[in-house]
Amino acid sequence: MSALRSRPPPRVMGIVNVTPDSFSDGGRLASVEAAVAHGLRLVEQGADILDIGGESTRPGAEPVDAAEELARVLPVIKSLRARWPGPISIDAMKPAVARAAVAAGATLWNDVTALGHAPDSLATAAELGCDVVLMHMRGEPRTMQAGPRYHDVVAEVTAWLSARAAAAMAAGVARERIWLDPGLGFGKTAAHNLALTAHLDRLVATGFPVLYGASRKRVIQSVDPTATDPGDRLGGSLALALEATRAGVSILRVHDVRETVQALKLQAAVAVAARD
Ligand code: HH2
Repeated sequence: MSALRSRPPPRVMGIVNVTPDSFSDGGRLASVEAAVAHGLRLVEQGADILDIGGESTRPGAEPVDAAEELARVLPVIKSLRARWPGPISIDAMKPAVARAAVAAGATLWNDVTALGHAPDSLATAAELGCDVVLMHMRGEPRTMQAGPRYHDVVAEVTAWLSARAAAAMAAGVARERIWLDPGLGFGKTAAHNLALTAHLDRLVATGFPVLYGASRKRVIQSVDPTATDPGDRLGGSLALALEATRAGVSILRVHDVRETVQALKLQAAVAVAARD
């Protein structure tokens, strides 16, 4: 309990997906408006950061071209930027998308390829000077769940992310801009995801802020087989968020902001009561 008391609570990153299947079948404008309204609702519910994504990275997802991705995310970022002063993250792997998103007001590049997608990813991050999330993924979304194997998943993910952070710094990204993420569900079995969660302290010990995203992921269904629908995974999402908080993560990437903020408040209140 003492560690929980001495640390600030993690910041909550609310997920705003602007993919055709995520919000609206009423056309582009309707889906922009729905995404902006959703983002503002998450802010009201206590989100500290909004993560805007225009390309699904779900297992099996097909890539989207940069023009289409930009057409999805830029109007949403611009509109949110005009209405809210807080940090806005672009969840994208293409440097051109990150560049345009930052020009439109994004302050953080959340890259599930840890700046490995394109030859100019590292240099672009250095030039933009924004915060950057380096996430671990084995393979690519289309194929990543085809029998992933590790000898020691915690050690391998930690070493890989440390090497990517070193590469980013060598390319000119400032140390204090770098966040690390174990990438739950990205080329990992349920057992790998649970091991990474159980040993998050090892990633926290690197000294970089750690982002953790387990919200509504399949690992929850692996433990509760009745939770086939992602909408039925709130209990598991909250349990994993609290475990990650106990381990010292700095950012939680979640769909259910209100419920996560409430769970964190209760966890903090119990930690205070434990002192009395
Ligand atoms: N998970 C998804 C997308 N982006 N970024 C980071 N840093 N960490 C994650 O764990 C992470 C991420 C999951 O992808 P998607 O299929 O788009 O679903 P959703 O965005 O609804 O979570």
